[in-house]
Amino acid sequence: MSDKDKQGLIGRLFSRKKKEEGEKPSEPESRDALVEEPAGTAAAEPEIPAAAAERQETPVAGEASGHQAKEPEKPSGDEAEPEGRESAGLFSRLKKGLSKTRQRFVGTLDGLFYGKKQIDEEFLEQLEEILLTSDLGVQTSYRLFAEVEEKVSHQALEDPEHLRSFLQQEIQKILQGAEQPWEIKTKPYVIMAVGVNGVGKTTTIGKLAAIFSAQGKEVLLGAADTFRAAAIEQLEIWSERAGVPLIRQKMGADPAAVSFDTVQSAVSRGVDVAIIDTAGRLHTKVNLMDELKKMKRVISKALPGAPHEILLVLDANTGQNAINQARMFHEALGITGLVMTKLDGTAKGGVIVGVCDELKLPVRYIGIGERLDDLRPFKADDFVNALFDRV
Ligand SMILES: Nc1nc2c(ncn2[C@@H]2O[C@H](COP(=O)(O)OP(=O)(O)O)[C@@H](O)[C@H]2O)c(=O)[nH]1
Ligand SMILES: [Mg+2]
Repeated sequence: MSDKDKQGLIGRLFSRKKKEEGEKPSEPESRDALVEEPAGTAAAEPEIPAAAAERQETPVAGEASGHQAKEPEKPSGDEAEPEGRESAGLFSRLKKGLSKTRQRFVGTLDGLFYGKKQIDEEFLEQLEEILLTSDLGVQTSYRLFAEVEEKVSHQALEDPEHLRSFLQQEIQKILQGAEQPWEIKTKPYVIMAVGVNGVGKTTTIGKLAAIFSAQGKEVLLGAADTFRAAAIEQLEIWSERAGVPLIRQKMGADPAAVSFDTVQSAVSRGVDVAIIDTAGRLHTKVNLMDELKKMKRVISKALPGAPHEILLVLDANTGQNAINQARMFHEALGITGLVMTKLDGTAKGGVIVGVCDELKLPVRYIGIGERLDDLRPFKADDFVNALFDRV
């Protein structure tokens, strides 16, 4: 591909990106408003809260008093797949969840391939356009297209069917790199969940608490999103549902102090896993990213080596913006794992490929719906098969 062609490709990418941004702002201003630093959260290193006077500890399930918080969606165990058909059922649910992304990307590819017997220049132009509009991200789309062009020019790819399986394999390779075992070896294993507002952090933490509990692990949650009372209550409901204790302070408390408390308590109780919720924030807000850095430092003071996992939650609906979010959170904090939520109901799920290709971080779980069992361990082969399935 000549430099001129390359520029044409990138130019088209950017004009498409601009068009999309005009259609749907991926980071509404209101998000920003929701994540202003609470008054009293000093920039200075917090004093390590020895007694944590404000601490209110929510006892294990059932003992907490009633509150007004909105019920999180019910994990519907009643809809569980019958034994034996479980894996087929899980796969069809994954396929259903990914249906919009499949239609937009693979469906469009198949539309191009239909009835075509050979790869010519017009075909390649259309393929280029499809790759660029698939949310795979600038770098990844460009790289995949360049590889296709290279192979076509050497007669290594001769018909559209062959090309389809080549693309499937390349995407599979990228995603396989992101499927790594999540080893929870240290005790307590401390997880700090971060991300933009509304991406699904609290919900994911609640579901993870239930998953770890079901594996026989003792879990403790820390409500370090102290910006809104509702955020603490939402996590409290999840803690009750999962039957795990919660460390909380008052709304507006220093999130670093809540984090310290949570880790200290996790150590003294001897739990297996502590998961700390944080307030959503835009990756572009330096002061809010600094607040997370402070939390990270304070956690490591409470327990050297912690946090063991800094889990970035990304919402697939944000499309290519998820790649920017991942890059900036990673630069600021050193992300160790990803969760991609809301792959159901969006056509932009192809972004997971771009995120994995550019960030080379493990994807721990994916969210394909609001049910508890819709938070799935990430399996690259299943994902690609569900995406490229023809039916
Ligand atoms: N459809 C769908 N909704 C999800 C998924 N994950 C989270 N949500 C919803 O996203 C909304 C925001 O989630 P929340 O956990 O409060 O986001 P937070 O601000 O990052 O803590 C809630 O209504 C969740 O039920 C998912 O995988 N699929
Ligand atoms: Mg939250």
